[in-house]
Amino acid sequence: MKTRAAIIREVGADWSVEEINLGDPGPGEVIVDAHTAGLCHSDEHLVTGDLIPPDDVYELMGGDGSYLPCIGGHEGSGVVAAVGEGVTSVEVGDHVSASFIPSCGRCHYCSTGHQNLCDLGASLFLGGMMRGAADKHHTADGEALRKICQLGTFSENWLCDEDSVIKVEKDLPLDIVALVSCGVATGWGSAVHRAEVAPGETVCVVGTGGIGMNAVQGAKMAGAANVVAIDPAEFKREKAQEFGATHTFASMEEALAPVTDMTWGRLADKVILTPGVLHGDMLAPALALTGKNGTVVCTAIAPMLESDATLSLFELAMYNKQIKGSIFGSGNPRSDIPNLLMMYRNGQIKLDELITGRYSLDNINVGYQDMRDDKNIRGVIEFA
Ligand code: CXF
Ligand code: ZN
Repeated sequence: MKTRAAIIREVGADWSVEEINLGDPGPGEVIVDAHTAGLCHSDEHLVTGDLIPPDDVYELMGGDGSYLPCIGGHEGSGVVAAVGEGVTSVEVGDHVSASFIPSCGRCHYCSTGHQNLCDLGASLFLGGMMRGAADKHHTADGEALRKICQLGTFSENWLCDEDSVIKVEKDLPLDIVALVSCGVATGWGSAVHRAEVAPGETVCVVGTGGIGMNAVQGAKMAGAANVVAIDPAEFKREKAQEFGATHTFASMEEALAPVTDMTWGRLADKVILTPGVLHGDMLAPALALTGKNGTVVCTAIAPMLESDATLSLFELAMYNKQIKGSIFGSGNPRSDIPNLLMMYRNGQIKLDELITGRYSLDNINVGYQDMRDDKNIRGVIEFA
């Protein structure tokens, strides 16, 4: 079928909105009629190149040719329009959330409660079809297209594996459903699952955009006494207060003395790093904010080939601190996505307030410029 999608053709270029061709859904695959897609900062990493393997690295990863051109979008919701042979988890007409991490339910990680590490994720950065089927996405000229996280939700219709979609209840607003597919689950889980925030703790969240804002509300929900939101943008600091931040600062350096005071010198129990781009030089100030036995959670994406980090290994060991990575908030898409939506239904988590800009697919570049200008917590593309 023909559809329209936003594509990155080369690093540094704008999104190009084009007609594309989608193949038919094969065994285990589905086509979704898109309703909403979230403009997550991670897709911006395609624009900057931070998330694009150079051709030689791409080949080593098992890819063929080049990662570009690539359809963007890994946050989204819609209605199942067609299913391939053997699809069992959804049927035509079902409402679904995308899941940027697939979950097969059978691999070692899925079956031990770590769906965020599903073995199917091994090919996440290859951008082909999940189970190795031949390319099924092409430009009007017949050029093969990759898609971020094997999804590509910046498209009026998306073709993906059934393991990348989660069925949700039909009465939930689909714009809200889109949000839980990445930003909400990732941020909330970074606080609740990965940092294991406990009542009375002091938590610093560094970067309060679409992911960090949900770490703020996760920390609050988990009972943190002090939820310290750190962001250079005044708009995001103000918003963070609506989501539960008790204190706000423009930088980790600025937060250090007040956090020392508010904890009687103990410093933060947990520091969660959710900036737009993570760099190795953020670890030293994050560890400086972290108290004895404390934890730094690294959630944001660093440039794929960056491998330098600066930190005091002496202090790390002597103060019994830990640094943890996190993907998908270290949660399980098949339980976290419905649970987050249940908490939304119960009024326990703020999701409507996250959407600060709505755009058409043709205006996607305006949406991303607004994100760069710190005007958005989460911008969304509306298809319906
Ligand atoms: C990212 C993780 C790396 C691939 C794109 C999605 N997660 C959240 O935005
Ligand atoms: Zn994302």
